[in-house]
Amino acid sequence: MEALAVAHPNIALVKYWGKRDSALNLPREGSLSLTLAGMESVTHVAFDGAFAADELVLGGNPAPEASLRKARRILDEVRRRAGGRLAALHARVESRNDFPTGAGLASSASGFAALACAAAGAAGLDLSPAELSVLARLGSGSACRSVLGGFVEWKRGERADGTDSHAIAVAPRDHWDVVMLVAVVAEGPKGVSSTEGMERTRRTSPYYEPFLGSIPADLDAARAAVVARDLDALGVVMERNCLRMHAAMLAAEPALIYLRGGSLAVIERVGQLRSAGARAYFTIDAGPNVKVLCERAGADAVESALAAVPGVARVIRALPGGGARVVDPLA
Ligand code: 2P0
Repeated sequence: MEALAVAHPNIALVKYWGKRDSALNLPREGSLSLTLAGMESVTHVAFDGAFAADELVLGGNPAPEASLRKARRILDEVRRRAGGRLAALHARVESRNDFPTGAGLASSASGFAALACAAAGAAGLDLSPAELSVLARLGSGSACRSVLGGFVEWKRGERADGTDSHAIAVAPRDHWDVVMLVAVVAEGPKGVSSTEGMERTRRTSPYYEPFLGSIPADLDAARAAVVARDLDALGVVMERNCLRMHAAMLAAEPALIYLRGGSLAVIERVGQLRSAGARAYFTIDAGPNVKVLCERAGADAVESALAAVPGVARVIRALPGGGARVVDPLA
C-alpha cells in the first residue's frame, strides 16, 4: 500500500497567524492564498507490516521529532478512517522539496499537502477536496490551502471538530495572469518555527488581537479584488495585512524578527518601482524572503530590478499552480 503525491507551496495574501485550537490547527480567522507552480514537494507514503514505527525522511535525512509528530497526526487520521488491517500498520514517508526548506517559502504547506494526498492514496481512501484539506490541516494549518490550486480561501469554520475549517476555491489558476517573484534574501531554516512564533505572538503581543480584528475586512476586500482581477486593490490589502502581522510579531516578547536588512531593501525597491509606474506589491511570511506579486506583462522589469537589490541572492519566478495530486511513480 503505497502512493506518490505532488503539491506546491502557497503564499498567503491575507495571513494565517493565530490559532483557536492548536491540536487541530484551527485558525482564529480565515486566510487567502495563491498556490504556486514551479516549486514542488514530492512525497511517497508506504504502509507496511514490516515497519516497526512511523518514519519520516526529509530530503534524504531523518526529520526532526516535531515534524514527525505533525506527520503522525495525518497518518493516525488516515489509519482511523481506513480501519481494518491498515489501522495497525506503520508508515514510511519520504519527502523532497526542490526549493529552500524553512525559509518562509511555505515548505510545510506543500509538504503536508503532499503527505495527506499520498497517505490517503496509499490507504485507498476516496476523500473529497474538503476532506483532504482537513487532513492536510492536521499537519500544518497552511497545508490545507495547498490542496487546491489557484486562488484559495481557508474558511475559519465554526465547529469545534474542525470539519468545516478547510480550503475552498476562490478562482482557478488560469483566472488571472499574475506572477509571484520570490526575492531570496536568505536560504536555510528560520530561528523560530511558525507554530512556536504564533503561540508566542498570542501570549505576549499587545498587537495580536488588533491584527486579528483587521482580518475579516481584509479577507472580504482581497477576495473581491481577486475576483475582479484588480491588482492595485489586492496589493493595498496584501501589503497592509502583511505589515500588521509583522507588527504583531515584532511586538512579541522576545520579539519575533523575521525581517532582514535585505527584506527591507526589497520593500523599499518595490515602493520606488511603483512610484515609477510599475504595478508590483510585496508580502513576507515568517522568514526573510520577499514575495512580489505583479502581472505577467510587467514582470520582466520587476524581476531584474529585484535581482539587482543588494542582499538578494536570486529571484524565483512562480506562476499560479495546481492543487495536490497523486502521481504515477513510473510516469
Ligand atoms: C500563512 N504562515 O498564512 C502564514 C503567514 C506564515 C506567515 O501559515 O503551526 O506552518 O503548522 O499550523 O501553517 C505558517 O504556518 O503553521 C503560515 P502550523 P504553518 O501562510
